[in-house]
Amino acid sequence: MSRNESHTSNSSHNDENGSDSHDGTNTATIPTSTAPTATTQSPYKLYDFGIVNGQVTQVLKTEHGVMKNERIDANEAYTVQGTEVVKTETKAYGQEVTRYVDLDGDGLYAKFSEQWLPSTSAASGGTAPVTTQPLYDRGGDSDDHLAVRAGQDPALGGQGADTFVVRDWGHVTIGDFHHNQHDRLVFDMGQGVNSVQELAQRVTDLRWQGDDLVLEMGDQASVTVVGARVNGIGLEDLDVLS
Ligand SMILES: [Ca+2]
Ligand SMILES: [Ca+2]
Repeated sequence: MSRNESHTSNSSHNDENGSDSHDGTNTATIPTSTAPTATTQSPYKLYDFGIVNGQVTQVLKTEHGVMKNERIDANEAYTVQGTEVVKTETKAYGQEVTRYVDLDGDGLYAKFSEQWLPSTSAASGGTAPVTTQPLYDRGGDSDDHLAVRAGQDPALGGQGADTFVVRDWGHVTIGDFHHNQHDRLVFDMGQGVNSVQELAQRVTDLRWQGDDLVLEMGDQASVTVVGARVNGIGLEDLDVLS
């Protein structure tokens, strides 16, 4: 299977990570940096790309069993690369590259990574994201960078010192934050929130919900850290970038 993308991230991931071994039905060649994610892809949303002559002509998204047509906007481009579909979305200060993979060849793709590529004229002052390395939807045993987005399954880092990067000003959930594993919680939303103090000004409620910690920022945004009472989390685990 040919593949020509260049992954520039660290190569600390390996194929033995995390999940149970597959019984040979998975023939896709996954770049080493994606291995932890691709074997445990989230079933929350599945995409059916209408591919005609190597071009994506329509995008059908299935969410909780409900399928709907996703409009391809003028600032979005889709390309087919082997078993992957790569979406490039051009924004004010750069491009958001989202990768989807169809591991078992059934025609349904799941998102497994995203990457922010700022343009040379990228704005300073926190109005664009800072983190430029690939962020994955699932982690494995190594130190992973996870994309934390609204409308997705809770982000799971697995073992290792994982960095959970909150990318949405929305309602997000982190499934397995562990202070003792040196996991980190990073706010990088491109919302002009550049310090813990500025974030604190937007926090309208901070409460325990059972063992979960809920940080609420008005009606529009919240971060739920599952099991935080048991697994630990503190201000020292926090970075606020944008
Ligand atoms: Ca991990
Ligand atoms: Ca971890």
